Amino acid sequence: MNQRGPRFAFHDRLPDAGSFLGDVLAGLSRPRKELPPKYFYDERGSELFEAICEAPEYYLTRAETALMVARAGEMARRLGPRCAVIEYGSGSGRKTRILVRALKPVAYIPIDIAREQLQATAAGLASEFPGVAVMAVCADYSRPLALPELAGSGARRRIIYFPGSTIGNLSVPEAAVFLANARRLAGAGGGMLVGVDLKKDAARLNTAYNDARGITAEFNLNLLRRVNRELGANFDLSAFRHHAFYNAAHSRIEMHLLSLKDQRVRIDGRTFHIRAGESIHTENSCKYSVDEFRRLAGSAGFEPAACWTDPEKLFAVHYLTVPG
Ligand code: AVI
Repeated sequence: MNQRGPRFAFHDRLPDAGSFLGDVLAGLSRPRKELPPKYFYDERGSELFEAICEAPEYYLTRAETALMVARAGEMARRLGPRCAVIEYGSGSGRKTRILVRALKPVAYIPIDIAREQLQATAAGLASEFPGVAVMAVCADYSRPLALPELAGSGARRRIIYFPGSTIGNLSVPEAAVFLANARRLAGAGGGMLVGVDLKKDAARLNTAYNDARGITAEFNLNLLRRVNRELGANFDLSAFRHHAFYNAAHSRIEMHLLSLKDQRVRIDGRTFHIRAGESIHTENSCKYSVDEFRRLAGSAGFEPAACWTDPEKLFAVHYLTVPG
């Protein structure tokens, strides 16, 4: 790699389409039909998600970005010099830029399933921060993966950055396993900076996932459009309605696609019967109080080292460390 110009490498480790088909068939075969939310993010899905982040009702991105702007200097001091930042799900990279500007890490390793967006974001970061070695990995970070070699980067510690409250899209037991894997990847002396949406009144949450312009509804339905296009299925999109609500018993927003009629869908030679009023569960978005999340991180072997929240207490960024 050229040491003076942008230092940029791209590693393609995306699983083949077979895992998408297998996950869709398995999800639709369950007594309560479901589809994994990681498949929302094809090119159109990534664009729709960016539009959600701009929607006035979706406070999460604005609250977290403002928190990063206000506290990135303090966060950088806590994390220390010569970090390698490993980001799960790089998205548009807006919050990352704020962190990288303050922290000046030696290396930045974004891992994302959305190939086009990852390429654009990582290349942009590499030219904006020529002092940072950028090694993008196109992969599904929910599965075990090998990282590019960091030995020559001069990094002193690995910091996993997981913004956006994407951890909320895992169930609580899944999040515990995920955090334990992240702790192993960060290694002794490493850490994790993770954005988590806070519990709040149900009305505010319901509004955030039911925006007036219907962008979230379109994002949800786009999953079926993707299954039709990539797996040759025949979902009739006009026969489904977006349904998102706060389930207080589980402290989570649930997103579903509600079938408006009795219908049969064919995928890869299999037929699935969906009754009128039956739904396909497409996403959970769990909400945690600061203490609940600290306990969860502690159960995964992290030490909760710091937590920053915005003045309205909408969102939290936790810094977790691995004992050295
Ligand atoms: C990516 N993730 C944190 C978003 C969320 O809020 O759970 C995805 C999303 N779903 C609907 N709106 C946004």
